[in-house]
Amino acid sequence: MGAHSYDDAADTADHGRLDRLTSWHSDWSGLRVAVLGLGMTGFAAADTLAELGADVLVVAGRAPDDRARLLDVLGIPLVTADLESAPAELVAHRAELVIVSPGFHPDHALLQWAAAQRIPVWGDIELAWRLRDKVGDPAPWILVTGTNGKTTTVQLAATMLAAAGHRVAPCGNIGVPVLDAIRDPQGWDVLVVELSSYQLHHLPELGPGALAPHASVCLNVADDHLDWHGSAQAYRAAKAKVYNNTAVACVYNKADLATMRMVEDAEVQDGARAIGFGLGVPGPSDVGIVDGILCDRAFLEDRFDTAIELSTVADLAGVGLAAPHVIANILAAAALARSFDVAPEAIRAALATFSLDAHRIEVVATHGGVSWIDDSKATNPHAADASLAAFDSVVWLVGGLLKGVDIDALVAKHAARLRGAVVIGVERAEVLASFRRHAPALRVFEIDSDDTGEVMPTAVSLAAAMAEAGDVVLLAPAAASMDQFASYAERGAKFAQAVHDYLGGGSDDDSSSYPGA
Ligand code: UMA
Repeated sequence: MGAHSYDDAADTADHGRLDRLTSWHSDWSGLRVAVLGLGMTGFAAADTLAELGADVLVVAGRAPDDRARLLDVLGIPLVTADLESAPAELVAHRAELVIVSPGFHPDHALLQWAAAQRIPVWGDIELAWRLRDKVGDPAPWILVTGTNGKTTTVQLAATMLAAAGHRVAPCGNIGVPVLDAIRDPQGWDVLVVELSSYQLHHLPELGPGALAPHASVCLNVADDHLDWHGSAQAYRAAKAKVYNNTAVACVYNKADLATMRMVEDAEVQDGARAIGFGLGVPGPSDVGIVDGILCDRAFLEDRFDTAIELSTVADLAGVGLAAPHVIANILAAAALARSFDVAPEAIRAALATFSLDAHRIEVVATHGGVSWIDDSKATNPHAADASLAAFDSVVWLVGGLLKGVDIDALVAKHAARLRGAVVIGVERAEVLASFRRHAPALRVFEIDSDDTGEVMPTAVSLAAAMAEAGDVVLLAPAAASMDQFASYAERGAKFAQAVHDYLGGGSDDDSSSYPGA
């Protein structure tokens, strides 16, 4: 972990107009900006820049009607085109700056065009960082990334900070553009920002647009989004950027040494500490678990303390938060909150009221000793791994869009705990081949229905035929949903509906508490 004082970074900047645009109160007027995309990000960027007096053009492949109408009301021009090359209006705009939405692939034709024209490209996160002083002193940022658990950890950390009396904004990839958060008229004490690998990819490491967070965490890293980044190395390199310039605490996962190496390799501010989290006994600069007690050994309050109790596994089980990967998220969030001086009592109070979002290891029904669990949010093999590992005997609903990631190792690892499997999605061949290789005797059904309305009812009745008392029927697809469903949420909702229809009100209990250890 290399240390530097934050001012070093600024010395490398050149002194063009864009380098001076480091504040809400800088002169943005007349700056010609092209905003790529009209989703959440594109709209927030265009609206913000227009408010600052910039000359904005929005360019999008598709434009939702409601946002297009709002742009019209705001007087911001919009071009919709196929975007295989720069539309004439974009060329004529002579943009000095491009703001790109995270969904644009790095090799997208318009990004290649911008590079050829030598037009700087910023993501929305860099823009928000530069504009973060709209209201009073800028609030510190706490950054959260990782392949899995980001949203839950952001929600946990924000709940802990709020319980300590802080005005906190959870934002970013969680679904609230950071540009919306920084424009809140009352301002914030702290922002907890979820960053996707796409957003991190576009962040500069040095110069006036480089973030300098209070604390940061990469929760874990496993192959995902390889089709977007082009390689596992590029994906991991993007994730590692979360730690750059951290001021107080770089939190890493003791069970995932890649995250520790990211911290070791990061350039951070003088005095920043590396803090490990893990389910084992914590070392002196860690948070962890001793005899069922969640302990902080990193942020001790006086020199006679050896550890501070944060919660217990038994208490967490009582509120449905005892799945091992959820406890890991809790420890990471607690480390972030403790780095902001949140008291242990506030952490306990936050955990007593916290509940996981839908479709995250959610029990939708139990009947005849079988639990039906919706973990539709498990959109990659790493998330499905954590989910499968929590149960002894599973009928597994798996498949969807694999995003260029290999599922073979996951099937091999968990074959022994499977009672059976139902394969959904369009990319079934690869999944079926893995079962043939690693579990040739397993009962595996394939659903090849073109009628997506039939996928879940069929999958549920096949799973029901295989499940025995004590089993879990687990929707943890290890794949994205968009081949057959609008989103992972719709996939989960259709599963739950199909389960309820199948059981016909025969569920013993539909509580969402987690049945595992
Ligand atoms: N567009 C094109 N061509 C492209 C790509 C996008 O024209 O090749 C345009 C279209 O106008 C489209 C718009 O861009 O309507 C969509 O932009 P976007 O895909 O960047 O999505 P946003 O609505 O701006 O939402 C983004 C994040 N989405 C992605 O990164 C894909 C949201 O994360 C995030 O909540 C939001 O910004 C606010 O920060 C969602 C997500 O799926 C939840 N994230 C991925 C994940 O978590 O795995 C990374």
